[in-house]
Amino acid sequence: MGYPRWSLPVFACTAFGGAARTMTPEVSIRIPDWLDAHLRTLDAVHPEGDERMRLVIELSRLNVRHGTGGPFGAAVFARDSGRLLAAGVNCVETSGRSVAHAEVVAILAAQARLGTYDLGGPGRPEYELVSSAEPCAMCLGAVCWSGVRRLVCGARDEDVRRIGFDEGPKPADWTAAFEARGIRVVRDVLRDEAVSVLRLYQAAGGVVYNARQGSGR
Ligand code: AZG
Ligand code: ZN
Repeated sequence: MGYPRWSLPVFACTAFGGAARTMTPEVSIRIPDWLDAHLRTLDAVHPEGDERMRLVIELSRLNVRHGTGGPFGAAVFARDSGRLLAAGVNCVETSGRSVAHAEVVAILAAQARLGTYDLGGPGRPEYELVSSAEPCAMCLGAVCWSGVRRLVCGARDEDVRRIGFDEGPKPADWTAAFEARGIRVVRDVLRDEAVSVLRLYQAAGGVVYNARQGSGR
């Protein structure tokens, strides 16, 4: 499967020098090379729901094995056919981008492949995001505005927090809010398998980055 790199011109302040002198650098997220190679070995279509989750959990495991980021994987599938559109893993540390969570990377890759910001646009199949863990506060927003019609989660929020990740302030009723916006939420799919990768990361002494570390808040 082709796997795009993308870059987005944005406003950014580099007024004090550094590599980029421009105020409007191109920004990009560097995705680990193994991901494209791995995706190319996979079937194009994954009709079974559990199989889709198994695929993203395997991505999370490979990310830990390769040492390329946190224990998270995600992918966008056409909901009915099971065609794999794009996938992502957490690459915050390797890319130096705080937003490079697995869900955001998968959504950006899907949108780049389709050439649109709206995966729910007219004339498209319904897409779902399958994530090895429940989205954090940031990713909830990203999912909301991506156009996906279904969110499928493996590990629970509390499983992720238990190993020390900062998942941010999330509304208690976010699943109901998603449903009200027409995004179905399915949780606890292969939860134990997903949690086993979180534990693997913890046992391996994986870095739990946290922008608030030391702030005590
Ligand atoms: C995270 N939580 C999820 N669900 N996914 C990621 O990529 C994360 N990174 N930090 N917390
Ligand atoms: Zn996130």
